[in-house]
Amino acid sequence: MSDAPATELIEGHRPIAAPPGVAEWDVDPYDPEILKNPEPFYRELRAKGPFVYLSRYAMLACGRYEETHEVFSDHERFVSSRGVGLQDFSLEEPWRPPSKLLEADPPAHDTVRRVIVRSMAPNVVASIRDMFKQAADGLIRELVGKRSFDGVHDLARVFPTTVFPEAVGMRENDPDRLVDYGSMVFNAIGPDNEARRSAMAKGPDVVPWITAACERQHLENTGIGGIIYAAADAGEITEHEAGMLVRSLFSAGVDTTISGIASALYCLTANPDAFAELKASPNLARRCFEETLRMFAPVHSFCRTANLDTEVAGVPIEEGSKILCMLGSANLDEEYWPNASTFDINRRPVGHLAFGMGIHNCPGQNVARAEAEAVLMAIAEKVDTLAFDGEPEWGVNNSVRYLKKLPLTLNQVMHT
Ligand code: OVM
Repeated sequence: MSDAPATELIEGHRPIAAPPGVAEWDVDPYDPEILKNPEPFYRELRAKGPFVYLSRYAMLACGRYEETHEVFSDHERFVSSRGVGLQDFSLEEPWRPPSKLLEADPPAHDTVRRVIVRSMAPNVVASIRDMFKQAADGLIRELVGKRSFDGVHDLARVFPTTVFPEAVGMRENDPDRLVDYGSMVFNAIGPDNEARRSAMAKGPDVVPWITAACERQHLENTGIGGIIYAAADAGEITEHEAGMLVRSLFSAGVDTTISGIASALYCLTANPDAFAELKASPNLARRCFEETLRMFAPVHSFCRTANLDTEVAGVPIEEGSKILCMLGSANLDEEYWPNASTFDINRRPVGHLAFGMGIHNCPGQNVARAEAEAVLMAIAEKVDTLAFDGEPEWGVNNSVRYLKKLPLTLNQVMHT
């Protein structure tokens, strides 16, 4: 802890001064207009240097690939246990008991991490692929009959909120509450603004529901949840930790996959050549999703907290500094990605930061990919043309980039 004189906290963290040589910027990255259309902000952020000082939050932000990668993958200097939002958990109590994964450091993190990784290992993903594909085929068959639909409401939201709870083994699913809980989790990362307050208003209904839904008696003993509780049976983790890991599945696995699937539909509709290529080779679905993640990282930003005085790219960073890492911006950095703003399904964007980097990287990424692949392959097989049927609308969330409306029409010439 610093022995500097006590200062008022700003959004729950100790304010720092601008380090020498770092541009001060009075922009609000959480301005709804920026959250809905962040590319101009990202461009300016990268142009200002490896870091900027956000004067209204008295903290740092980064959006170039190199430094964002460095901060995000160095869990020793840039810790997660002090929270991955603006609030410093060493100074203020968070809104919920901290995640044993997202908001933890080694060594405690590593024990539970092993279990969640096992619960979504390649053999587990392989065992749920058929269920995903059948669900996707059924949904797309229905939409082909409707012709005109909302890609978010009728597809991107329906799919993960039904197939993922089933894969986990949830007994009493409630898709709306899952989405509301995700909205709390991801808006809580930001400042105490309108987005955070309106998401938090659902807490009294949603928090007791999700807490109960994660308990052993509300889960099947097969599936992803069953594997986690088997680790509790084996004495590897406690019963309480098992419940907290199931909570992590539902925290991290719903809003993110809804966002990714909707953005992939958007990309395919906006790029008819890419859709034609996908139709010719449906196994391009995976690359298509990966490129979507690069362009529209579902988690646009997370913070880290400097746990000591250090330096990145020659910039001195003092202990306690919050650093807002703009993952969405790093994935669009022209210095790293040739033609960064072009959607190219043949790119193979290895190293994108949409699933994070380092010891906290997304343990559910292969489940997310399997979901998206099932949906995109079903579309490639059963749909001939996709077109916008009105303006897509982007939503406002303090850490998730997402479409809230995507009016589409589709055509099917051939019968499948
Ligand atoms: C968790 C959690 C919550 C939100 C996101 C996330 C992207 C993890 O509760 O562990 O990872």
